[in-house]
Amino acid sequence: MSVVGIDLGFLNCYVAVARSGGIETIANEYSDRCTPACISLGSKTRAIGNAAKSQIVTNVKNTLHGFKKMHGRAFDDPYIQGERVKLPYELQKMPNGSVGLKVRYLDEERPFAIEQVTGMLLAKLKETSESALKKPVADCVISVPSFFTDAERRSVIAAAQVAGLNCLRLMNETTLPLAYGIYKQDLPALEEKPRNIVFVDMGHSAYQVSVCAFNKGKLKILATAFDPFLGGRNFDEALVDYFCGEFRTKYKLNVKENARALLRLYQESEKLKKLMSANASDLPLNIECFMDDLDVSSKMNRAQFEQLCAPLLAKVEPPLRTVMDQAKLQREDISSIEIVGGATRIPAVKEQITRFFGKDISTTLNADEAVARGCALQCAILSPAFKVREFSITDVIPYSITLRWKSSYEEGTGECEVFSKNHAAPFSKVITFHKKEPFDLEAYYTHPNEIPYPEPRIGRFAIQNVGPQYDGDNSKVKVKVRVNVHGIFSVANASVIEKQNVEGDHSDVPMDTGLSCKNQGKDDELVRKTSLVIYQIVLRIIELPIQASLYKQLGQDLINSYIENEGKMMMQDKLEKERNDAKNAVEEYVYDFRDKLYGVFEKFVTEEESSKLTLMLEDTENWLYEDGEDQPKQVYMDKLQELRVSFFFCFCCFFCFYRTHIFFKNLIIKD
Ligand code: ATP
Ligand code: K
Ligand code: MG
Repeated sequence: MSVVGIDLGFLNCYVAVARSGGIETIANEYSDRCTPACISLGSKTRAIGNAAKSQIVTNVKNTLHGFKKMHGRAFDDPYIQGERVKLPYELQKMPNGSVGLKVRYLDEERPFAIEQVTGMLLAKLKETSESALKKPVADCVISVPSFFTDAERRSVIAAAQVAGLNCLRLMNETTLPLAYGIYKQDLPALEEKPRNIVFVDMGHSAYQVSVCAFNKGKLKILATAFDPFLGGRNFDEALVDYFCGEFRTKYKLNVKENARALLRLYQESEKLKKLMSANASDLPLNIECFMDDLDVSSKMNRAQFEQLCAPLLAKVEPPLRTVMDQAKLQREDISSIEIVGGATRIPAVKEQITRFFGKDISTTLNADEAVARGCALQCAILSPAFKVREFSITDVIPYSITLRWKSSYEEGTGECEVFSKNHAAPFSKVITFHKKEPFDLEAYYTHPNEIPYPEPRIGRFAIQNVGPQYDGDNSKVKVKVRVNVHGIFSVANASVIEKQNVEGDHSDVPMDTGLSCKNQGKDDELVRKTSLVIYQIVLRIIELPIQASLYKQLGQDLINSYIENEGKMMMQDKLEKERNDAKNAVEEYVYDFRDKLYGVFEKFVTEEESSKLTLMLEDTENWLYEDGEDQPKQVYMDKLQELRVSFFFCFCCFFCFYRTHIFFKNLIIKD
């Protein structure tokens, strides 16, 4: 069983795997290492990845893309509403208030939940890995933006479940330094001053920065910063807006009213943007039959582009400043700056970074594959099957988290920040409460303005079965809170220590309750009050049930129905593929037969037979384009059988003739 690392990009996805030879990025059936995050739904089947991307402008309303940041969001979320007006496909409100992506599939209008959509994409990546590795893949590590909140993270994990994948870890995209550090031989020793490196990733939808301290065998993220709304797509948008304006005056076209034309303009603008990264001179933009049968053309050069994008370029520096402030480092403390992500190829973006640090930037890492490779390394570390050299990774919590508890008559309302921003992660803490009754803990992000998400609530955790001690005293409830490997907060467990007074002499005191070791420290589990005979003894630790209701958590029933549905769609795709293959087989047979009929068989088949067969082949061919265009698999298989019989007849003629020929030849030689 292999474990794969998946970079789930907004535009481009990559899969990498750790093999004995090192890390390998896997290519798909088009020999492409990049699989577009794109799904096209049709009346018979789904296309996912490259095949879907080529349908963006032909199947406009049913081709889904740009959905990565819809995870964990409500339909009414301002981000979703902002995207909705720009997307060529429709969004709708699902019964649970979340966002649904509406398409026509199997001749029926239907919404898909974001977990289903990403599930389809992940299932495709799973299939790609399985066919490359020639073995089943179930476990994976998936990258998510470091700014994702819990609801978004849980939604991605659910999508993995839909795809039949078990996500061992959600890895922050800013943890890609792993791909950098693990093979570096010259890192400072543990006791030496660490080497600090800044990592910058600007993809299609987001911009993320991290500062990382390296020593031999370990990396510690010191701080992260981000602009979740700055990426390559914003530069494309700037170009599109510009050309829309120009085409309005020049050609009197309202491009934004025509979804297909707008999509083509996006595609051409992106191409132009990439060309401008390599070339500073005037470059043309030509689109034939753009709208109203009109060809349009324009041009742009790099200087113009930079001027157009000045407001975007001004957004490059602030996260760099923030990350350095948070890490409390000066520019001279930074050894190097590593950049990845497609949009860092824009020269002006690079210049902004260089100018800020006063230092050249390095491109040690593969700009497109580094995130997937980092994930694959994480897989290898997690997997017992691999002997990856010991490497410890400490990530950070991007937003501080506070716990609030409901009033009880002794304490009133309480609140405490359990994790501060940039606290090491994963991490667990134990908090002690003194309570006589069940109580509620509510977790939320401390500073709602810090999160790029409209809801600061994380979840509510009801700690149940709490009662007073036998003597009416408060019970001591220990609650373990955790930010786990996925970067998700939870109240992991709660327990109460039940005490009881026992009278007797020293020999009655059970010294080894097995509990004192679990509860070392300040707690006085065993109190010897006097030399007289009252002992307060820890009897046992009782685990308390916790009822968690997490913000925007999908119920397992719903996830299960998505899993079932994905299975059905896969089956439908498989049957449709088999049907198509059967049809193609008929077509190929016709061509092949005709070739032979006018080739090797020509001399052996009578003219009459030959014209009969030619007619039959022609008929079959016409049939394939008419009545036979859309038939069940069996019909094609029967047709193929029919052709085979005729072919066999020809072959017999050929064979008989040949045998006779040899017979006569032998006679002649004998004579
Ligand atoms: P995200 O990280 O936001 O989820 P992603 O990982 O899918 O997105 P990348 O593949 O890193 O994104 O980058 C894609 C972006 O990089 C696109 O906007 C693309 O146009 C841009 N890009 C790629 N090559 C170049 C280039 N040579 N010049 C300018 N931009 C480029
Ligand atoms: K990517
Ligand atoms: Mg990316």
